Amino acid sequence: MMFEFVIWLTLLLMTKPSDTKPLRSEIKNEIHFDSNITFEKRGLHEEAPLFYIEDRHPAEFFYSDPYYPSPLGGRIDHVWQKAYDKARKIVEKMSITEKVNLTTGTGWGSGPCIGNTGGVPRLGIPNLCLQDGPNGVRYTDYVTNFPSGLAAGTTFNKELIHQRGKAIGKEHKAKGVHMVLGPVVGPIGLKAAGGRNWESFGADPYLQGIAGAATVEGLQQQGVLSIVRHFIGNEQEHFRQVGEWDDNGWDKLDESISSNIGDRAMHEIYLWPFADVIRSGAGGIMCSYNQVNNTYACENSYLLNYLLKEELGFQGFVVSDWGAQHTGVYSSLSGLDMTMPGEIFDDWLTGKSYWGPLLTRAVYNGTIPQQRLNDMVTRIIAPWFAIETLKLPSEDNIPNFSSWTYHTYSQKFPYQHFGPIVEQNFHQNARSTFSEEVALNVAREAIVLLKNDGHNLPVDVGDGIKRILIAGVGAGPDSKGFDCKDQRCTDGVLTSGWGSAAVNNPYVITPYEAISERARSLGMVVDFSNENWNLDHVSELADYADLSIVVVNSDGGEGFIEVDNNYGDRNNFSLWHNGDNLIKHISERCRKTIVVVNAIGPVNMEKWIDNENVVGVIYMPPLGQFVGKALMEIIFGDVNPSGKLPFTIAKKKSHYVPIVDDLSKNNDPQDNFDRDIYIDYRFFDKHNIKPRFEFGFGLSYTKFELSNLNILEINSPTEYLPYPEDYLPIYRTIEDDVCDPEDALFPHEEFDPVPGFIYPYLYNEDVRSLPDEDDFDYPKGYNTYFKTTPPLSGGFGGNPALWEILFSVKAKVKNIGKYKGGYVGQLYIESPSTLVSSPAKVLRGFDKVFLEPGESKSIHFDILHRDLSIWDVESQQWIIQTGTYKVYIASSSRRVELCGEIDIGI
Ligand SMILES: *C1O[C@H](CO)[C@@H](O)[C@H](O)[C@H]1NC(C)=O
Ligand SMILES: *[C@@H]1O[C@H](CO)[C@@H](O)[C@H](O)[C@H]1NC(C)=O
Ligand SMILES: *[C@@H]1O[C@H](CO)[C@@H](O)[C@H](O)[C@H]1NC(C)=O
Ligand SMILES: *[C@@H]1O[C@H](CO)[C@@H](O)[C@H](O)[C@H]1NC(C)=O
Ligand SMILES: *[C@@H]1O[C@H](CO)[C@@H](O)[C@H](O)[C@H]1NC(C)=O
Ligand SMILES: *[C@@H]1O[C@H](CO)[C@@H](O)[C@H](O)[C@H]1NC(C)=O
Repeated sequence: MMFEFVIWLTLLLMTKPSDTKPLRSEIKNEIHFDSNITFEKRGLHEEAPLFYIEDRHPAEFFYSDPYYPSPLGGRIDHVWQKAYDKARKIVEKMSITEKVNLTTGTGWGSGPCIGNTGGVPRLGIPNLCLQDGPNGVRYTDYVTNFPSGLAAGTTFNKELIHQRGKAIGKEHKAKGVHMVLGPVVGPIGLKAAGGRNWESFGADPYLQGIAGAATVEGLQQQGVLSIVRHFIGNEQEHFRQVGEWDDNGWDKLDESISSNIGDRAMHEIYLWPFADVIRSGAGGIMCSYNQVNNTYACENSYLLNYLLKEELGFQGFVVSDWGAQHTGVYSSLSGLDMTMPGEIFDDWLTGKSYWGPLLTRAVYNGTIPQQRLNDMVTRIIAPWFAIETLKLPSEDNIPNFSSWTYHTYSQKFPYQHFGPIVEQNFHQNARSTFSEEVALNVAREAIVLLKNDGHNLPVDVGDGIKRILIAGVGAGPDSKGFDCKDQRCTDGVLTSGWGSAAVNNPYVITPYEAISERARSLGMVVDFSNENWNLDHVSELADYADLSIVVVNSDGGEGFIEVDNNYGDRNNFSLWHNGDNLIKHISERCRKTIVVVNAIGPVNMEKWIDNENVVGVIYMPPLGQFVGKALMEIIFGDVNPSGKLPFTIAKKKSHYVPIVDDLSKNNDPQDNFDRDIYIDYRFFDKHNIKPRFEFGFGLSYTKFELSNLNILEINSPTEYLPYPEDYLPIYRTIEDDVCDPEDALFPHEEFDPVPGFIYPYLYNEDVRSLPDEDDFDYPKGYNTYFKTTPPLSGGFGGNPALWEILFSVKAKVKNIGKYKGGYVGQLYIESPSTLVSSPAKVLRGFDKVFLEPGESKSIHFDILHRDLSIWDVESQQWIIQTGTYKVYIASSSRRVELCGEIDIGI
């Protein structure tokens, strides 16, 4: 082991960045450009292809190097250092069983929340409550069903995304939740059919990062700790867990799917938004179900110990997705700090856990160092002292609802049918004017106008529209009601996708209700049909209508729910419920047909998009309870659409990355992420493929004009990052406990166990069988030498210099149309290809402004060191290449308005 230590030191010296002297840069503000350039850029030396396997198992190429020990928290940032000091003072008072209690969930259903840790009653620490989710409080009443994460991303409005985080945090707080399982910044959206893409913010790492960080800040400002999920590579639902489904031959599945990710894509795409949320102070990170490079994400030491805790400097705790833990000792040594819901996957109610009593045992028998357990617990407690707005929960600050029953009174453990009858649900109203305003504003700004030929929108009575038809199941309520469990009903208006991120609606305003009410007030006649199959039914109505509004949908969600053969992920990109034929049928009869697509992601529009009677097309991501009201306001022009597509709508399914459905020979499906860094628009640009609608696209009722590009150098770029400060010293070390196993025995005299509940205690036979010597088979590469600061670490999210502002960019935007409206300025950068080839452009800024007709405002962007960097796999660091950087101010990823250039170091 000493030998390894020496190698490490040598490596450290070798990789120490050498050249951090400022590079000269020259700025040009007005450059001629092709407004829709797309070309494949080539570097001097092409990268080796990622894999290339034929006949060999991908695990031979995709494996993770070991990295041990798990870094100690509290060595970055003085504020966190103080917080760790306070946390350690508490932890050193705890017994081993008390510590284990905080790391292990008490079991599925064993407490009011989706996840509940054990408590430390002696020190006044209650069972900590972890609750879904990212779009509002799950499994309770009197809460708001907020627009989805995807809707938030579609607004491209940073301040509004932040407000949404605050509003969601406030409602969790009102219900007594301690930690929110959100936001979601993975899936990143590699696969357009991915079932959970609607939970996160859109198919671009920069967008995910900005939106994720703003959400974390909003949530934590309201006093709830944010747990960001899913770390990492959880890009599809199929095969995420062994035993989830027996259909389709999936009972043969031996291991969860392995997301095989190259190092550059890992840094430039998948880790990118996690760096942002860590920088904004997120207290927790949830590791995902899938494997990464053939090791489970929750026990991959390279991922958790190295990338997350060392490189990104994460000081909070890592919690498993529900049942994503697969080993006890290994997962702890690899950096997992908390397991949820406590049991082994799908073995709910058995009390069987990898941790709980087994963790206690592994500490008593010396296999897991006490220092590791102490660090796990300290990481769970420290964020409550580090973030000003958080406060370690106390016993008078506990949830006042139950996720397991909606009755006011029920047994204490309704899921177990156990315990006395107690008051479970206090029906606390968590909603407020603030929540409702935010939810409605996000819904309004998340609507994207894709087509408006002939300017039939907004609808104006003056245009002779006297009779309208509202058609499609998507326009009205589902016949089974609004709140089927986890929003799995799809035969009606969609307020969200399905799964753990779904929230009960306190009420829903459907498109039919809102549009009908408005149209009536304008003296119109309103016809309605929700018959999607027997199309004759709508023939006459469409004939009579001056304007038809057809609401169609496409749904998906989390992998534990199957709807119409869609196991979470979508099987196809066509519309559900015969939507394409419905549109065709109506548009053949009605010359002004508006199609409204309510979907969790892109759909194929080719069958009808060019039809000249389809005069208008609107896309809505899941918008929550106000979906109909927001749509009505857009259609009638109360609100000017300002949403932008957070993904590319392709013409062909083959342009998207398919869901892996092949079990593989060994029943361990392998998902090689061979799009590398070219996800979404980067791929279409690289191969010069014309999409139907590009990333960032969205029309307005008004027109904007851009001018006055002005790029300013704030700090000189450097090729390499400066060496970071050393890790801070640890002032308070926790002594090892004396460790008398008798102390950990089940205190039978104190209480009777709840069936299936996970306790931290040992039984007599455990104590007798504790071995004397250490004969544990440690994982390969295991050691206990703590490292000095790696060259690219040293701050939250990585080397602090990555966040240094190098250039600031300004431009002027003027509303030259007749309506007031919002404009999203998008900044894309094209890097030189001096060392490696890069995408034709990547999003590196967005700024949304609202303008009255004739009004001008300035839009503003900061270009950070990281925004110009590429991840160099060989030297394992971020590098700013010398060469020419193009700076595009654009209205979409393919509509460039202004172009400047920065020459760096040439
Ligand atoms: C953009 O490209 C398309 C086809 O590739 C071309 O028809 C169009 O004229 C181009 N637009 C501009 C402004 O160059
Ligand atoms: C996964 O394997 C690839 C290919 O060997 C490597 O570049 C990458 O760093 C590995 N990632 C992890 C997390 O182990
Ligand atoms: C562990 O948590 C359980 C559940 O909250 C509690 O009953 C028990 O007393 C706790 N044990 C210790 C040692 O604090
Ligand atoms: C619900 O819990 C919150 C937070 O603990 C508290 O502020 C509120 O008063 C409680 N309400 C009821 C009705 O118990
Ligand atoms: C210590 O206990 C853990 C948990 O039961 C077990 O996995 C491990 O093998 C034990 N170590 C030894 C040396 O027996
Ligand atoms: C696509 O999936 C939906 C939902 O399962 C289904 O209704 C539709 O028929 C499918 N379309 C095609 C072309 O298979």
